[in-house]
Amino acid sequence: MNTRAAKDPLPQPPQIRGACPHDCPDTCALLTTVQHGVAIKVQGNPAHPHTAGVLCTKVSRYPERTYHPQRILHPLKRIGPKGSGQFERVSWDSALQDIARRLTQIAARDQGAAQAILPYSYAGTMGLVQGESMAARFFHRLGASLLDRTICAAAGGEGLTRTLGGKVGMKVEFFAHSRLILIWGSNSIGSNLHFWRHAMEAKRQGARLICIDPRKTETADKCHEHIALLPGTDAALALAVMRELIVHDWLDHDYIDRHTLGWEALRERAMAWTLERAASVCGVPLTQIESLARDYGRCYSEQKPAAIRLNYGMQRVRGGGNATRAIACLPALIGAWRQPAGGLLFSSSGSFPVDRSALQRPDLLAGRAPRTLNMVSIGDDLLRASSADFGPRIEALIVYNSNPVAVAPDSGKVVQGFARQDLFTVVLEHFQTDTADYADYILPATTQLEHADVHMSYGHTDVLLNRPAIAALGEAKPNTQIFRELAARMGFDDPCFADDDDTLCRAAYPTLDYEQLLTQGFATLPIADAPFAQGNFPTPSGKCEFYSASLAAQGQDGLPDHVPNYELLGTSAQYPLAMISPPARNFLNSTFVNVTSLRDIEGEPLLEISETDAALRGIGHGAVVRVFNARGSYLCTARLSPRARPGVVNGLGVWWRKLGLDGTNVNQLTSQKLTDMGRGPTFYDCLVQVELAT
Ligand SMILES: Nc1nc2c(c(=O)[nH]1)N[C@H]1C(S)=C(S)[C@@H](COP(=O)(O)OP(=O)(O)OC[C@H]3O[C@@H](n4cnc5c(=O)[nH]c(N)nc54)[C@H](O)[C@@H]3O)O[C@H]1N2
Ligand SMILES: Nc1nc2c(c(=O)[nH]1)N[C@H]1C(S)=C(S)[C@@H](COP(=O)(O)OP(=O)(O)OC[C@H]3O[C@@H](n4cnc5c(=O)[nH]c(N)nc54)[C@H](O)[C@@H]3O)O[C@H]1N2
Ligand code: SF4
Ligand SMILES: [Mo]
Repeated sequence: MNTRAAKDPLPQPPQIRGACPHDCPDTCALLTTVQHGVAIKVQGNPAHPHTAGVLCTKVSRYPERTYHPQRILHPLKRIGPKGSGQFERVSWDSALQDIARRLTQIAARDQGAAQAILPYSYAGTMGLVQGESMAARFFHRLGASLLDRTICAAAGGEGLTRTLGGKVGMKVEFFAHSRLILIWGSNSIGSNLHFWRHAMEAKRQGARLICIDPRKTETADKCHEHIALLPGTDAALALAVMRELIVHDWLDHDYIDRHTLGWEALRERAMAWTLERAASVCGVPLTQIESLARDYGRCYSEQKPAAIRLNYGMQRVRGGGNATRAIACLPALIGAWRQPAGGLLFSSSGSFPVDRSALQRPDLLAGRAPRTLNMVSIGDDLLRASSADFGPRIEALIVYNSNPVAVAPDSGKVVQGFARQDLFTVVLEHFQTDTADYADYILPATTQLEHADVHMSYGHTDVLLNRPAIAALGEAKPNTQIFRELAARMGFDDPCFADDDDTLCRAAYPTLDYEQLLTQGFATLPIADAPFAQGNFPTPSGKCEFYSASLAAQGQDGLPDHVPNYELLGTSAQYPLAMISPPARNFLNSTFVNVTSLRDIEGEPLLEISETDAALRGIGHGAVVRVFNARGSYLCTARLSPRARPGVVNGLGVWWRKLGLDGTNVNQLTSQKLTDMGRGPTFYDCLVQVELAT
């Protein structure tokens, strides 16, 4: 043995602690190994219990995405027609100067004119600092239109809040001790991998796992039972389960009496949902609903913890808010909340003490109240003229952390809007996405490896810090810095525009020990193990609100009910199939579609279709098909698969349009109609027809 080496080992390359920035409930802690200033490896931090040293395939490939040859590393100015993707390199100075001039011109026209400027952003990064901090300050100071950021979980979030009082629920780690787990509207293996670890642990300990999903996902494959209900029928299923609990008296009367509101009315509502009625609405065998209720009820009679992992798949339909409410009533009925491993988890994001006002400074509006536009209806809104009702026509659009041309519904209209010659569009991006193709300027943004940030999570209850691991590539700048420099050029001299990223990170959580975050990279919030064992719901009444007076006051149904889809299966001879478009496992929304090694795993844009529906149309496995409805048409490859139930086709993943077969993606077919609550999107409430492409 070489004693010198043992005493004086070669220095290890540094590992920088970070956080995965993606829109994923797992919010993993990262360790990035840096050698000679280059990130050579990104792995899960083993010290962080939720991450447990494991990342998904996508983020394990982070260096490939970061050093991608097509990263945008310099400001670019459009030189070809909109959408053609032709740009030339310009200096930061000239780009920022021109953008500031254009925005100033619009805002100076008259009072309120700045509302013709719309920021459009979502969760490209979930970081609180590179997400909405300096950007929000900038747009507040400007008086630009506000954006309703509804595209993901607005309906369910609203439904949950009206029932439980907030985006709160079980601690994810306790699922490992549950005896029955309903995985409801979620493909956990694909989109919530670190939850799945806990579910697998529970399964090893003898728990029963039931998956409720129209698609036979890889998660459904690994559960004991799969209930393949029709899209948008979850409330009917939940109400029928309630009726069974009632008729068999599998009810925790003590919990109901003390900690719920509106029981008598809910009871009456549920009694209308016989097994026969629900089976017919949901398109599943009656016996399956009966046995689901029995499994759930038995957890009450045997005092075993029953847990529901509710996820967003079931709330992307017209009745998404009501469905969430109906399901969120179930745990109270059997007193599941009494135990740490019982209850429900939809999103944990309401547990985080984030000081959003400090980050986003709404006070910079200084008494102005700009209109709010909904990001879901960007297609229609870009095409609207000025009117008393709408306000000024949208003249300028600043897009960051989002790829609306690919991800927003009804993309025919979105594209038409982005193509408007009189629209001034700036896109802050890593790559030349479908949206960036329509930009007047593309500004190069840094990635998570190059900037600082602080995070919350919607799938666990830890705060994470992200330290920059490498220097910014090329001329890329953090979103914060881009808005700081734009603010300076527009003459916004409020001292808050000088706050650096470290100051912003510290401002996000005034009540947390920042030094602990710096040394450990994460901090666990102090939350009770069974937060609702004694009621104490953060609702107006402090109870689980089966009946919501606040909804009733808005003229809505105070009780949850089944609200049928807008585009109801069986109501259209022209479009006889329901299409859902859940995420692809190796992409994250439209992120990673351009990373070759991941795209190779996904292969090509696919439509899963049942043997029966394919045979009716003479479609063979691997055939190129045209999926269409009145909104548009989309070419992709048919995959005959038991993952699709008859009557329902699955268009997987949000592909980049330009990487698809005919320059479109699934959103060419989806609609801009909004959910019953929360003004959310109805991506999975969509009728189509499928035919062989000729
Ligand atoms: N790998 C990967 N992970 C992701 C994402 C990704 O794109 N790829 N996206 C991230 C984002 S933005 C989000 S919001 C989260 C949450 O992600 P979710 O929206 O929960 O996505 P999934 O886990 O795919 O679960 C959706 C499931 O709901 C099913 N579904 C569709 N319609 C219905 C219905 O009416 N009822 C029921 N019961 N089920 C239905 C779909 O078939 C699908 O399997 O995942 C995140 N994680
Ligand atoms: N048909 C259909 N459509 C859907 C869905 C579906 O299930 N089906 N899912 C919906 C859901 S749940 C969601 S959440 C939305 C997601 O919609 P988006 O939030 O728009 O998500 P992405 O498509 O991932 O686009 C994020 C973009 O942000 C960029 N980005 C990442 N980090 C940074 C940064 O630090 N700075 C800047 N400037 N840019 C950055 C990435 O490069 C990427 O292009 O899509 C929705 N669309
Ligand atoms: S995308 Fe999700 S699972 Fe993958 S590393 Fe990020 S947080 Fe973890
Ligand atoms: Mo999402």
